[in-house]
Amino acid sequence: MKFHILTIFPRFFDQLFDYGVVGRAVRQGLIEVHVYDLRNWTFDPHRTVDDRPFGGGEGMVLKPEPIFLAVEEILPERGKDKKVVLLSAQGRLFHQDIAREFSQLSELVLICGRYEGVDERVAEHLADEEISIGDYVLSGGELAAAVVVDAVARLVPGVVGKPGSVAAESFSLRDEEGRTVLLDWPHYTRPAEFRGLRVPEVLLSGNHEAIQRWRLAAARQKTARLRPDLIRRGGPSSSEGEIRSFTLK
Ligand code: 9WO
Repeated sequence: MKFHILTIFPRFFDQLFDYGVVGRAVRQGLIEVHVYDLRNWTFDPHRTVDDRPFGGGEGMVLKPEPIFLAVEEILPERGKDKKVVLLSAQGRLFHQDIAREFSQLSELVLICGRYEGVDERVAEHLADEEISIGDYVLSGGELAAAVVVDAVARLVPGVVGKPGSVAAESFSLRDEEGRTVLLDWPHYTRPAEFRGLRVPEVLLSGNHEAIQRWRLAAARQKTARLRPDLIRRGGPSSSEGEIRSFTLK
């Protein structure tokens, strides 16, 4: 799968995809990440990418023309297996299902906004989708694009080692429709006691059934405490029997 990132700060991504799972995927040729300087599609002496907002107001807005020209050159043929996405705080909220959908694409173009915003014609007439990674204001779309590349790349077949381990690993346990129902359970490693803090005894017991039960209960408690919204969503039906049908690590 090919990722294309359009930005006025190409150096921002210099070592971002050199490490870990994504870095290995790049080196194995499973994914390609191409970064483009938006100023390559400007033709005035100052390589201008921004202009003042119609209607007045603070700050500057990214002009449509360099963005349109860049995307038309990066993706000369649009198609169902190619998508152009504008990262913006006004977009549809990014989540794992969208990552999974994007991982089926052959090419994904990510447009990073800056300054006070991007000319709305980019969102309306160039991008297939406008995506936000969360309800906070960033200084630009670059960090959001990096988040999307990371989340999508690891779902590309072959990127995460053992088949099935992407599903088992978590963020979460999911139901048959892919809805998140439980956060991952707590993890511990040695030492069994650190600064007086003991690892839950059951994890040292070697009793794998008891360990499974503990993990499920701990995941439920933690989900209820930190993400009550996931429980209210209705997927989980707190009955033991149904939860047991999920694949456990
Ligand atoms: C500023 C602002 C001020 C008051 C109320 C709402 C507001 N929204 C914004 C805003 O979205 N500013 C953008 C910040 C302007 C363009 C650069 N910025 C940005 C944020 N680019 N991309 C993001 C972003 C945020 C979250 N997920 C994906 C992209």
